[in-house]
Amino acid sequence: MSPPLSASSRVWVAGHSGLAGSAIVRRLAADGITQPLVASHKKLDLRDQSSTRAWIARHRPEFVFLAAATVGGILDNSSRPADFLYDNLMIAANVLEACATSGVGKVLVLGSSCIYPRDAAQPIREEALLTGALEPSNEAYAIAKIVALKLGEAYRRQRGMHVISAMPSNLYGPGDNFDLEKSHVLPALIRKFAEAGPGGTVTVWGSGKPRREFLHVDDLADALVFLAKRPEAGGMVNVGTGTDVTIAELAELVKTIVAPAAKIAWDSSKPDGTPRKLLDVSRMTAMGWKARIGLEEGIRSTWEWYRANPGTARK
Ligand code: GFB
Repeated sequence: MSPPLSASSRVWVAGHSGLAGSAIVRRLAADGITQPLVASHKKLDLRDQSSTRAWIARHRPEFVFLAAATVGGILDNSSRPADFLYDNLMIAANVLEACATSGVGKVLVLGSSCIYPRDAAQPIREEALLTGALEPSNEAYAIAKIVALKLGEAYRRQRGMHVISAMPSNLYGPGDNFDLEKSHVLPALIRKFAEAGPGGTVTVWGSGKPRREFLHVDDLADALVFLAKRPEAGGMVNVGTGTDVTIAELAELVKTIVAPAAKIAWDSSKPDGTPRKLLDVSRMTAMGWKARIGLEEGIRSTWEWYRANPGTARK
């Protein structure tokens, strides 16, 4: 069993500049881990096995947060299945194999709630994995994340490596991707309402009926560090808030915060995706962790971040 995470631990945040990775870096800093190991995309391509192996062998982290991934919203997922499957498979395989070879103590792998069957009973328990067909719009990404989870279990069983796979619900927060073609719904709506302004009309995709559970990325980072500190934590665990809203309710909430006088129009030619993916979070609750950032508060702070970071946010 690996020692728990502490201020003197040697920690690598893979994917440190992304939405989840940058939140993990912020959360670690609060625990005195102010200079975790990081590597930019340019310096290290995690899809490349030999450079990933060499980097990990050279830096010898004790803890690895695997938050590097090719991610995107419903449209980006459906239009680039090869990128989503290949990139995420290679990243997970290369990092886990290199961690096992170099004797890394503990690896926290970030998954996604889309790994569960499209028609899973709600709220979704971890046991629902591989009990039914996946949602087609993000099947490629989901399969890569299922392989990552299964690889983690296999390395744990065969090589004794300590791997925790966390399955978060839909993430959002500062540092999100606001590109309208690639982003997830929440940042897309913030940008659309901001650009529509008072009296303008915002086009929202689909029927508005799908339900989504939104987890602020700072809550996710808190959960991951919580898990890293517990020597007994292992295997697979859902991380969410335990509550969800319809896309129509989300659109109304973002409208109220960003542009109350704007109007909403629906584009039913765009896909709804999975009808619902509310996670059962009882494993995390039983361990003593729960999400703290409410949806309205989280949207307000993300909106503030968007306004304060025009160059970064509006790519
Ligand atoms: O967030 P989102 O792109 O991804 O879409 P998923 C959620 C819902 O919001 C869908 C609707 O029903 C969309 O049709 N929606 C409405 C919009 N307006 C918009 C808009 O302007 N932009 C976007 N993007 N959606 C993702 C997966 O699925 O969930 C990933 O594609 C990942 O693999 C992620 O797992 C967590 O929630 O449908």
